[in-house]
This record gives sequence, C-alpha cells and structure tokens, in this order.
Amino acid sequence: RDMEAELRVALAREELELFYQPQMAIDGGVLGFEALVRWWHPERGLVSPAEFIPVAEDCDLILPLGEWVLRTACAEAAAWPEPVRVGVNLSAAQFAGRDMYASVAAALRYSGLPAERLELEITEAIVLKDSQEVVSTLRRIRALGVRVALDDFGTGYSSIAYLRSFPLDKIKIDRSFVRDLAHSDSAAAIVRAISTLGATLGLTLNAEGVETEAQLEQLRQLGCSEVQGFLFSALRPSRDVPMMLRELA
Ligand code: G
Ligand code: G
Ligand code: MN
Ligand code: NA
Repeated sequence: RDMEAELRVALAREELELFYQPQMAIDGGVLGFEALVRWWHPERGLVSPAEFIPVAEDCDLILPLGEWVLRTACAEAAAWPEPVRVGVNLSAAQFAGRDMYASVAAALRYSGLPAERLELEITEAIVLKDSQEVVSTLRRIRALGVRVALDDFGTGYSSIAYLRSFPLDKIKIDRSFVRDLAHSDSAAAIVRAISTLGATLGLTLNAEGVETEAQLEQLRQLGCSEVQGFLFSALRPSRDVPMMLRELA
C-alpha cells in the first residue's frame, strides 16, 4: 500500500514526533504525560495516528515504529523533573512480534529513565489474547517497577474476570463515557461501577477526554483519582513540558 511505503520513509526521515498530554491528579498537580505520536507528512501535513497506526499494525512497521516511540518517549522524559512519569501506548502486535521485556529494559537502560517513571498503556486487544506469554512478559516488566495501564476501558470486550488475573496498575476509562456523563445516567452508572471495581481490585482509575469543569466535578464524585483531557492543556512537544508544569502547578 501507498501509505505503508510512505510510513517506511517517514520513519527513516524522522517525520514522526511525540506530543504530550498531561495526566493530572484529580485534586491538582501533574502526575505525568501521555505520549501521542504525530506524523508531519511533507505534502499532506499532519496525519493522525488514528489513520496510520492501523496501517502500521497491518504490516510489520508497527515494530520499528513502536520501538521508536518507546525509546524517544523514555529519552525525552529522562530530561523532565524528577517524579514526572511518561505514558507510552503499545499495540497488541508489538507483543506478538517482539520480546517486549527486552525492548522496555533496553529503552530504560539507554535513556537512564527510572523504571518507576514509565507507564505502558495496553489495549483490551492485548488482554483478550489471554496468552500466558503476554501475562508473564507483563509480570516481568512490572517487576522492573514499570506501571501498566489498560487503555480505552469499556469499549472492548474484556470481562471483569480478565481484570482480576491480569497484571495491571490502572484502568483508563474511555473518553466516550466522559463525553456522555452530562446527559446519560447510564454513562455515569458505568463509570461508578468501574470505579467500585477498580477500588476493589486496587487499581488506579483514570478518566480520559475531560473537557469541562462539570465533567471534572462529576468524575471526582464518581471516585476517579486521575484525569486528562483538553480542559488542562493542548498536546505539546517535549520541550514545552517545563512550561506546562509551571502553568498547571
Ligand atoms: O492522539 P490521537 O487521539 O489522534 O490518537 C488516535 C489513536 O492513536 C488513539 O487510539 C491513540 O491511542 C493511538 N496512538 C497515538 N499514539 C500512539 C502510539 O505511539 N502508539 C500506538 N500504538 N498508538 C498510538
Ligand atoms: O486511545 P487513546 O486514549 O490513547 O487516545 C488518545 C487520543 O485522544 C489522542 O489522539 C488525543 O488527541 C485524544 N484526546 C485527548 N484528550 C482529549 C479530549 O479532551 N477530548 C477529545 N475529544 N479527544 C481527546
Ligand atoms: Mn492512550
Ligand atoms: Na483512550
């Protein structure tokens, strides 16, 4: 495919860049930043990862691309002030095609980033594989001190049973529930249920896509401890992190 060839060139030419979104404690203060990849295409301008990540997943390009994201995020985060964490999204395909433990350990070693400051965001697609190999890889990664978050929770098919047995630190409630909070009792009920479940299992609860003060207040009442979204900041490159930390302090 066309985009596949272009993406190959983009990786070589370094047309990719990481942007960062602050992850806030619900009562204020920056906990970390989620890395979101962007592609500056020479003719088409900014291409969304929603467009090119699926293409990369369909060929083996997700492996070098995912490796680039992991290494770049760790290297950039190593320059941030001490306790601030970085969140890195991983595709299911990266677990199939790579020794993820070795990748993560190498990214930490090369960057000098302490393991406690790295958080991996995995998808329900990874959980649904229900593979002993993935579970054991994640256990070893967590044993390093790296945290693991389950992204986009509520949109896929993972059951509560998976949550109990899967090595996780955090659940990220998908932003579609946050969007519907104001006008949907069921969205609020679902967030409340996830919140209760998370507390029972000892998992931190993050809500994504927070755009209004009203949503923030509602999420506080529903028991979320961590939030992110356009309410706090636009996405910015790593060099703007010190500025974001000042603005959000
Ligand atoms: O940043 P944006 O909302 O446009 O991202 C669209 C989708 O691309 C989201 O599902 C997001 O998780 C995914 N995405 C963004 N950056 C990365 C990345 O570095 N790796 C992977 N695997 N997915 C990413
Ligand atoms: O799948 P994942 O949760 O990683 O997707 C993150 C995507 O969500 C990013 O592409 C980012 O642009 C988008 N995003 C982040 N915050 C908000 C928000 O407050 N509102 C909306 N609509 N999208 C957001
Ligand atoms: Mn994410
Ligand atoms: Na999400």
